[in-house]
Amino acid sequence: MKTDMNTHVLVLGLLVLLLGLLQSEAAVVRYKFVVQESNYTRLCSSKNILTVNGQYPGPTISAHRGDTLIVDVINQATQNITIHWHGVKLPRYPWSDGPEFITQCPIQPGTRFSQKVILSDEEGTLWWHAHSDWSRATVHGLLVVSPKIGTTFPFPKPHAEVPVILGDWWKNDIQAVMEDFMRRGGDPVPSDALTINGQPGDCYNCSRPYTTKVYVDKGKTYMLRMVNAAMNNIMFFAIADHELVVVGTDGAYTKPLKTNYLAISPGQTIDVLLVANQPRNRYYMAAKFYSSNPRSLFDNSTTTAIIEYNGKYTPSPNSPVLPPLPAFNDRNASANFTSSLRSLASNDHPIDVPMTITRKLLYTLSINSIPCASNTTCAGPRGTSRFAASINNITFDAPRTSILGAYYRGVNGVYGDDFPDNPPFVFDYTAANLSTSLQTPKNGTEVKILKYNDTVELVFQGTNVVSGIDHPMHLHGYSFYVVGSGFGNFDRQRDPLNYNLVDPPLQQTIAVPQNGWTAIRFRANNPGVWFMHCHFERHVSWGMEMVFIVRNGKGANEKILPPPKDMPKC
Ligand SMILES: *[C@@H]1O[C@H](CO)[C@@H](O)[C@H](O)[C@H]1NC(C)=O
Ligand SMILES: *[C@@H]1O[C@H](CO)[C@@H](O)[C@H](O)[C@H]1NC(C)=O
Ligand SMILES: *[C@@H]1O[C@H](CO)[C@@H](O)[C@H](O)[C@H]1NC(C)=O
Ligand SMILES: *[C@@H]1O[C@H](CO)[C@@H](O)[C@H](O)[C@H]1NC(C)=O
Ligand SMILES: *[C@@H]1O[C@H](CO)[C@@H](O)[C@H](O)[C@H]1NC(C)=O
Ligand SMILES: *[C@@H]1O[C@H](CO)[C@@H](O)[C@H](O)[C@H]1NC(C)=O
Ligand SMILES: *[C@@H]1O[C@H](CO)[C@@H](O)[C@H](O)[C@H]1NC(C)=O
Ligand SMILES: *[C@@H]1O[C@H](CO)[C@@H](O)[C@H](O)[C@H]1NC(C)=O
Ligand SMILES: *[C@@H]1O[C@H](CO)[C@@H](O)[C@H](O)[C@H]1NC(C)=O
Ligand SMILES: *[C@@H]1O[C@H](CO)[C@@H](O)[C@H](O)[C@H]1NC(C)=O
Ligand SMILES: *[C@@H]1O[C@H](CO)[C@@H](O)[C@H](O)[C@H]1NC(C)=O
Ligand SMILES: [Cu+2]
Repeated sequence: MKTDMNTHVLVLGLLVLLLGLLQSEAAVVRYKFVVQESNYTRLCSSKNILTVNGQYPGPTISAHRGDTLIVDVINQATQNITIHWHGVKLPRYPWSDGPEFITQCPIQPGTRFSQKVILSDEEGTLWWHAHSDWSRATVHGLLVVSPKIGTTFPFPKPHAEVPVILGDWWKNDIQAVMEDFMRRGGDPVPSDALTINGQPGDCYNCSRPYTTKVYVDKGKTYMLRMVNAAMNNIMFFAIADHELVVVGTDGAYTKPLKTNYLAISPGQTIDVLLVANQPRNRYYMAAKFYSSNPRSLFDNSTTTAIIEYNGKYTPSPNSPVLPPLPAFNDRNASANFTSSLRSLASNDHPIDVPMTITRKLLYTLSINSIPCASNTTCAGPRGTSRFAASINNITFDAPRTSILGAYYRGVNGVYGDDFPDNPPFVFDYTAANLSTSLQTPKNGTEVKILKYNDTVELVFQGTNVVSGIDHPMHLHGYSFYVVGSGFGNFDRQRDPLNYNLVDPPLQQTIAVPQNGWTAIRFRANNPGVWFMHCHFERHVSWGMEMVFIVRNGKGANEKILPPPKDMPKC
């Protein structure tokens, strides 16, 4: 009897041990994404929108650090689609990255593509979204990467995790909004509402029954997993009477940053701790656009959700109250928050900032204008031109086939490799009243080739050509250290002296301040074809994008893996 018990205990112990071992191994997690047109009736009026699995916002994907996801994307809609895993580096496997005509041809109606999404050192909140025309307006969702089993957050485990997806909503069909914008050549029609988790909130009576509510216990800590999924603007966000503690951004931890508000770029994710330490009541969380350029049209409504304390009490009569938010044009408030982020840089979460640089790049970001087609008027500058946008004066002209496919197979004539390392023409980039002769860009499909292991310092320089505005720049395939930023023109002699090389934040999307500059560093150790673009959708449509090709290294583990069999064809 006694021996029997011991054997049982032993067997049980071994089983637990085995299970533990199995669980600490990276897992393969499978998801099915059915892309379809769905009749969405919960937002004031019903309309057909493109969704994944009928959900808006789309399904949350959950994994642990280092896992591999297999997502079967099945296109049952009537339009092309591609899906991008925003912030996932996909080491040596650009095939799943998603931007249409950069790494793949679109997934056409009635076809499917099984995407292998290889996680590596990302940990925190990321997201996924469509990367073809403007479909990402409704085709997006969270991608939550938890610590490896057996490891923990670098802060006490929160009581619960709360998704906070900021977005925007047009009453009209989003493709119609895009086509109208492309035809007129001016700014897009502003959205009709901003949203939190798909709902505008109480400022819109018809949204009230569906306003997002988060119930909290007094004394407990909650982790907000935030993303700005909006199409065209940076947002300010705050919670009435509560302090926010930022602990991560873009899938990497930060030193805890206490703040009353935050600024979040489209594409950026932020992990925030919320301590429910205020009197039991109901409080609004609220967000609205930050627009550094008063001339561009934007939706200046406020979206809300409710934090409601559990328990028996009578909410105060004026509750919920709105939090104060910075003024819509407060560029200091935006730049101040963004430049206050610091990497955690601990033993468990070390950083690795490149110290010797082999490639110094300076890229100007400009809004441009091109003449209207003959005999037509258009809605750009002076009524005689259309808006365009450029990096180093090149408006990107996307091919109708995959650049990655062409590179991998050595097909000529799809792209050129003459993307300039510096602006082709030096002028006072941020001066007022720049000559209109600077406004016309060049067209091109030029890439920048990097050698494996190049250490890159890239300075983004915002310009005041046509007009200055912030640009949230996003690089695929990499995270980068944001080592410096400032207003005005970058000074190659003076500004590097103030770089933060000790604990710069590790990001994938960074808001370059209006008429200012931002310096980033990364090591080119992920071979592939990687898109880099402004995350304002209208600026992407105007051409503010380019491509890095990072060549294979010599080692067996330094080469692009072969493509999957089911790569979509053009
Ligand atoms: C969507 O559903 C609502 C309610 O069921 C219906 O009234 C409306 O006509 C539908 N809209 C479309 C575009 O199918
Ligand atoms: C929203 O509802 C409130 C209370 O029912 C009402 O006072 C207000 O006028 C409504 N606002 C709009 C814009 O309909
Ligand atoms: C913002 O909205 C208010 C109405 O809510 C309007 O009066 C104001 O002109 C708008 N401001 C801008 C900059 O669009
Ligand atoms: C913004 O910050 C600059 C210094 O960086 C300062 O000169 C300016 O007065 C500030 N503007 C506002 C509105 O606070
Ligand atoms: C942000 O603003 C605060 C208060 O004005 C100031 O103390 C702080 O130095 C600023 N931080 C940065 C990074 O500009
Ligand atoms: C432009 O307009 C003129 C006069 O209306 C017409 O003769 C000419 O054919 C038009 N050109 C084009 C390219 O449409
Ligand atoms: C720019 O032009 C405007 C209008 O033409 C003028 O009022 C302003 O003084 C000019 N600013 C500078 C810095 O030249
Ligand atoms: C951009 O290129 C065009 C065409 O070559 C040229 O006319 C223009 O001056 C350039 N602008 C800048 C700012 O380099
Ligand atoms: C660039 O290409 C677009 C579309 O192909 C065309 O409309 C535009 O005029 C071109 N611009 C220049 C500066 O060549
Ligand atoms: C790339 O850089 C890393 C880190 O410095 C080094 O360990 C590795 O050997 C380098 N590989 C090549 C091919 O240069
Ligand atoms: C869909 O993708 C195919 C393949 O690249 C392309 O030929 C077609 O023009 C695309 N359709 C639309 C509406 O863009
Ligand atoms: Cu931009």
